[in-house]
Amino acid sequence: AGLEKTASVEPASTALVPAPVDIANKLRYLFGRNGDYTVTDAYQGTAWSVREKLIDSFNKTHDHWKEEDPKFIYYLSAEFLMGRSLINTVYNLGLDGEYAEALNQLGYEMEKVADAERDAALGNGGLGRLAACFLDSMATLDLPGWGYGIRYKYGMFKQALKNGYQVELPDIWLTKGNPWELRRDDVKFEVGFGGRVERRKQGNKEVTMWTPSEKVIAQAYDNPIPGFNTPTTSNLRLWDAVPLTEFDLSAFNAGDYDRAMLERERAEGISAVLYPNDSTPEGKELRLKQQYFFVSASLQDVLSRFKAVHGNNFDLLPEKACFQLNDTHPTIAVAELMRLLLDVEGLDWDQVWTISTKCLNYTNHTVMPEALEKWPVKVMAKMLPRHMEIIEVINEGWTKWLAGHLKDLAPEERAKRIAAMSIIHENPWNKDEMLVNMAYLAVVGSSAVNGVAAIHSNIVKDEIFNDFYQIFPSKFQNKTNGVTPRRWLAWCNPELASLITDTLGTSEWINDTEKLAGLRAYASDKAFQVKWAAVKKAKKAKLAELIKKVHGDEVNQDALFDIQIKRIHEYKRQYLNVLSIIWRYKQLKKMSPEERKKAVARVCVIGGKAASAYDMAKRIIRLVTAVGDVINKDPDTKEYLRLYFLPDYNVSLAETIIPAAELSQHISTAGTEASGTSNMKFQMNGCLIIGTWDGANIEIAEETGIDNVFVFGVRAEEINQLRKERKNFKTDPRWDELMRDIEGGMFGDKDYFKPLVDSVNNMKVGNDWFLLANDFASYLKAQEDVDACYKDQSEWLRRSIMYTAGSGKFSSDRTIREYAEDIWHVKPCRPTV
Ligand code: BZD
Repeated sequence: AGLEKTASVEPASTALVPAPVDIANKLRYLFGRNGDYTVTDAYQGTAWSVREKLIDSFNKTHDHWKEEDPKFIYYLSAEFLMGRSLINTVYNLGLDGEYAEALNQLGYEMEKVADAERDAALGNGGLGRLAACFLDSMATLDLPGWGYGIRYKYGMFKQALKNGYQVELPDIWLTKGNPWELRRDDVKFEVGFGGRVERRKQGNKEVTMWTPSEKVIAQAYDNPIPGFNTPTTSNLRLWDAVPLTEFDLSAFNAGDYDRAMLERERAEGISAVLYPNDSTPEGKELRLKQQYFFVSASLQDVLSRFKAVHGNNFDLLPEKACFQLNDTHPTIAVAELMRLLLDVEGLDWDQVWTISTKCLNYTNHTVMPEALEKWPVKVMAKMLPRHMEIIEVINEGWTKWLAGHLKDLAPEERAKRIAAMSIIHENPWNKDEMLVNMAYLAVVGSSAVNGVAAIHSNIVKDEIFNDFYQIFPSKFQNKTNGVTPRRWLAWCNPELASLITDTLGTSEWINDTEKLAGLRAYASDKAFQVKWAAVKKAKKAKLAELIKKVHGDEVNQDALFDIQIKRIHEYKRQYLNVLSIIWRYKQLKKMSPEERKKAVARVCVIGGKAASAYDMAKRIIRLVTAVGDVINKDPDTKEYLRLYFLPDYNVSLAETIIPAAELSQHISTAGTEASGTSNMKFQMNGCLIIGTWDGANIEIAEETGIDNVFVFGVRAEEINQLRKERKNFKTDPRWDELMRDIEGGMFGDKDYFKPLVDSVNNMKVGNDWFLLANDFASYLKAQEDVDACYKDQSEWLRRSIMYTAGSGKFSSDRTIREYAEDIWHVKPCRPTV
């Protein structure tokens, strides 16, 4: 008794304990280790020590934000592809010197220790990594903002190769604990599913009651996000699904242990695994459950903080909070925000609709029609009956408004237009099924809609959402993607970073990448080129080491390192790359040993995961490995050409590969890649690009100088016509020869490769949808240009420097500033040190 009060003890920051002692302390008291550390121990001790400084910074920032009460941006995303955190945290906080020194004292090297960390792979690819880069920039720019997502127990699968075929293994990333997260036992929300909706009279008001048949708890985990060169540390809040009760005690007492555990399993299933699909939507109920789960918890969380400060003054909400929907995955937020304000807070429909649309904005990441999410009304009505009602009312109001707005059209035309823009519509493949079009819901329910590169935003306006654009032209914007120059240049390529800093006489470019333009003055400077080349060489040696480790082969480090790393997809056309490699191989075979000596040697690397159910993509991987098996062993050519598939491409692997790359391939069919972001990372690291006139390639070429980029292929405007004409297209004889080679078994596995050949070579309408044959000849020509340029090393180096010098625009700091100014209207709020 008498001990319930909080004691008045002020905790002291561990910043006062010398880092080596602190690391040893962490190992002793958290892990029970006394000396004899492994590298993993060194990582754990360091990470748990750094964590405390991160939390100090996090607390200071949030105390300040609480006091200032600025407007917040909440980035809602089903994916955050964070990768590793140690290096990024230590460098962003400016603790690199201190911890490198501490580790040295303990007998370790920072880089090796950092390698012991597992990637947080809570995302598929570009979209998830973009969200991670955005968090880094938001914190660096002192913008009050959080990310909200799901704490998947299993992230993106690990890819292994078995006899050259992809196999998927679970990503068990949390077993050794996660020093970068804080469980918030006081932050939990209930999230319901199913059940029924009833209406009751309360006084003279009718209130709606949703009684879910199933409930789970969303448990918050905070992941502090350190900004660079600022005291700001923001937050990524991820939700874990846990059962309402530990287990069903009555079932347990009755001896029915299986049933006692059922609820736990059902709840935990929601946040158990990331869907590994990066293009076609996963129409599974569990996916919708995941989406609603994290959206509902996030909105409840934001509203509860808002209410704690502003009570029920919800008209103020748009001045205090806005939400960015990262693709359609969190679009159920439109209905959930309505529901919370209508049913829970008791506001009126019109007031709520105004508030909600002011708070929400939507980013589109894909032009492919099959990738736009649609949920069957039946599924939605069963899982989220109240939300389905709300969406129906939204759609009624919307179509009614449209009818008025389009009153000058002929009745037939008007009806057609309204049907085409209805949020709820028939499934074109199954007339008996009605669908909720999540993209239309997002467009109608948001203030701003944006694409992710100039060409893509035009396609968004002129094609996918053209009807909407005509009605609300000012709603549509472009926000060209960017990447964080911290992770993707400064931290992953410290050698190049030092050279840049020494040359420019300042490291300010890390916060202000436009300063990289100062390198243009040195592009033709021979002495500078020599230093530039030496850095690339050192990075190539690292990649060569990795290839040796994975494949057991030594590679020629003077060869041109030619890289294509990204998800495996037909539209990204890894297949076209392989065809050109086979062609190169055949040319080399025909040459005399003397002629070969004059050829440009290449080490080609391809990496990327195929969605587990994407059959054609898996065949492409097998083709890469099969071609590599033949080429890499051939004594005639192996000095001059290699092809390696590097398995398990992820953020960390990218950090090794990109700095070493000399040529990178971004060769999607024009008009299909919304933006691409690895192209920007390669550019920053002085890697030349061979690419189509697509996505951000176009803007990269503009910034780098178009003559410095190897551009080839048809343009987006031509695609529709060419697709219609494809069956009459006269293929190049070299193409025909390659098709015969693959079909004829030059790389074995004839039957397995047959569908691959057919997919691009059977002249039926719809085949070769991505027009590989059309671009084949101009691609080979561009590859010849690459060789010619590489032979002139001084010209090559000049271009390489021009790439880095021209990469200023592609910092995610620029992107985030644009979002903050044009869409979010959020201002920097920096804590005082
Ligand atoms: O988003 C990608 C686009 O393909 C890229 O062109 C673009 O640069 C990035 C960032 O804007 N899209 C994805 O990565 N999409 C997914 O990963 C995804 C995941 C789940 C469901 C659907 C798509």
